[in-house]
Amino acid sequence: MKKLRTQVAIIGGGPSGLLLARMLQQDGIDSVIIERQSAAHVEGRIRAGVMEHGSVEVLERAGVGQGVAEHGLVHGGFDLASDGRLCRIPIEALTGRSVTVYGQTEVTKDLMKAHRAAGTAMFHEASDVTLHDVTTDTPYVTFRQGDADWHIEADFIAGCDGFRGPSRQAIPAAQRREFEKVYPFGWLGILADVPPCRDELIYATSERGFALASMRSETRSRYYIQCRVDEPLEDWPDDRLWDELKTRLGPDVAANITTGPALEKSIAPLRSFVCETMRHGRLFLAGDAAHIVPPTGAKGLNLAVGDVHYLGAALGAFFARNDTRGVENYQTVALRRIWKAERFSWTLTRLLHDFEDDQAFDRRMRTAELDYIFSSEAAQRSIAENYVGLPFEDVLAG
Ligand code: FAS
Ligand code: PHB
Repeated sequence: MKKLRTQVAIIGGGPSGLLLARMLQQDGIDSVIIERQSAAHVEGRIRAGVMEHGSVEVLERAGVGQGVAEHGLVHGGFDLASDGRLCRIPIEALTGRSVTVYGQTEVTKDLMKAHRAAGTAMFHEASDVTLHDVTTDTPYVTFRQGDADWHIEADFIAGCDGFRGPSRQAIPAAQRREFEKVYPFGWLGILADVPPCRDELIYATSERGFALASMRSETRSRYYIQCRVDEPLEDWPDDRLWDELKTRLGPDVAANITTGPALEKSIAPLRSFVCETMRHGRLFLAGDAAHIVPPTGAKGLNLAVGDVHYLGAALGAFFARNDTRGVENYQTVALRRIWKAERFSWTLTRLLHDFEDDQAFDRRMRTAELDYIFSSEAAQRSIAENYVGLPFEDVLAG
């Protein structure tokens, strides 16, 4: 058994784990990341696409903002579309803040590049990752890597291992407060090297269901349609998917859609989930390990960045001056932001997707809600301030 001692053992080397390690390193705090997959697998994932204003600032402060600054597309608005009728939500005019379109894949690569440059400890292809003694002052993590068995002692463990990782499960079920809503549909996504159909995103609803026109750059597009979650991917050859996108986005937008072969095509299930127990002794959960949102509001990655912004500050204060306010406040402060993002994501998902069990009245309510948003600056301002990201609180306050 090989042994190592660190201040923070981070389980999961996705955006949450990588960003936390960066922030800790900036404060001179030692950490070790333990990741199940290979580095190539982690860097090859295709996930989120929109960074909130506050998330970009967190990346900049963490010293990994160069990529998003050079290659990110700053957007001052996005379109809502209802049966081909478009309404631009001018988020920058309404809030003074914008969002930046910059893929999570690139964020992860930027973070990995910073890690390699800093030479911080990171184990990839770790198996049998197990958390121990998390309610004591000497928690530890064991795992296998290749032929070696490892034992990592730490002052704290950060569970950044996503929805299906071991960290949340290390909290006894009787002590986990969990809330979940599973949606009766998924998103079928396609990535293609074709120019976007518009210079901003379009969230569209139609009688055939939801569609989203997004992008990664001026030459690479990302589109999604609502689909049955159990639908075989082979039922969606590229041509059928492009045709369905054109139908759902309407003729004016369809005229500007450039089709091309899929670089990646996949179906993601949609759920809303919160584990309110984000701290258990010396274990702290961050990112998808603690919560999941339907991607309709572009909040998943941004919530993860928000958690890490709080947790990094809390651990920094603890190690620098034994200030425990942050670690005591973390769960309460993080959950206030998480639940507001859950509400926004659920609201947009409810508004823009066709629910099979909807009655005629429900459909009229959705049409009336969209008509109201299309005609009300107040309604648009509410959407805008949630989309650009609500302001952070001070986790060390009080
Ligand atoms: P992640 O899941 O990204 O990372 C967790 C890491 O822990 C992974 O690298 C995993 O390999 C590792 N891990 C798991 N089990 C482990 C173990 N036993 N031991 C060690 N390591 C382990 N968000 C948006 O905003 N917009 C989107 O369009 C969007 N699309 C998505 C599509 C899909 C298919 C998924 C799954 C998520 C999507 N998300 C989207 C949300 C996504 O971007 C997450 O919010 C983001 O990846 C959260 O980052 P992490 O918390 O680091 O979790
Ligand atoms: C994406 O580009 O992948 C994307 C953008 C906005 C969303 C969801 C996904 O709300």
